[in-house]
Amino acid sequence: MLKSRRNWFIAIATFASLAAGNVAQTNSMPQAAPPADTAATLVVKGAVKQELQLTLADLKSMPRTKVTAKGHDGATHEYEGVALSAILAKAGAPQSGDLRGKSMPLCVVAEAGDGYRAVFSLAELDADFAAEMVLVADTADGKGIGADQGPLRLVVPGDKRQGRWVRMLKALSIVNTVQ
Ligand SMILES: Nc1nc2c(c(=O)[nH]1)N[C@H]1C(S)=C(S)[C@@H](COP(=O)(O)O)O[C@H]1N2
Ligand SMILES: [Mo]
Repeated sequence: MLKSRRNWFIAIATFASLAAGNVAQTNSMPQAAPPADTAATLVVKGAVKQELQLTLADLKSMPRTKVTAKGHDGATHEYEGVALSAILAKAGAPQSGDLRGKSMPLCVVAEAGDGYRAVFSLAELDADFAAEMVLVADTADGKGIGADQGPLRLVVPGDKRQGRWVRMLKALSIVNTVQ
């Protein structure tokens, strides 16, 4: 509802500035987008020795794991990528014998592009503890994962529900829950 002349003016001015913005954008020099596999897609940060910025190419060069799991659609899919535990190890997060005492309350917060979050404890992921397989998947059924779900998503075959299958994964934040 545009009740006054002033509102009409604001509406027209907004439209005009949007249109001008579009023109400016089309006239500007084309910006070469970085190739998808060399742009940093996953940040590993927080309570680790070595913060990481991994590209899709970095993930392709790490030890690869395949898992077959039933997705939220009820169908079985084959996912491929890098084990979350391997990424944590690369960042120098404590593992096996070092996972004791003050490192026991460490968690990893998986953060998505839409603000979604899910948490895993380091111990549940560690080979010497629960050894829960959590995969940072970059392919599903042999194909790259589309922007609506990827390019990275977590796959957690041991969970009965898919609430921790974080889509559009962008960061792993290692947090000490004891402040
Ligand atoms: N980024 C992001 N990931 C998410 C969610 C979300 O809202 N945002 N929902 C979760 C929930 S509750 C479920 S059940 C599954 C759904 O998986 P699907 O996207 O394959 O259907 O995604 C999980 N991952
Ligand atoms: Mo869900």
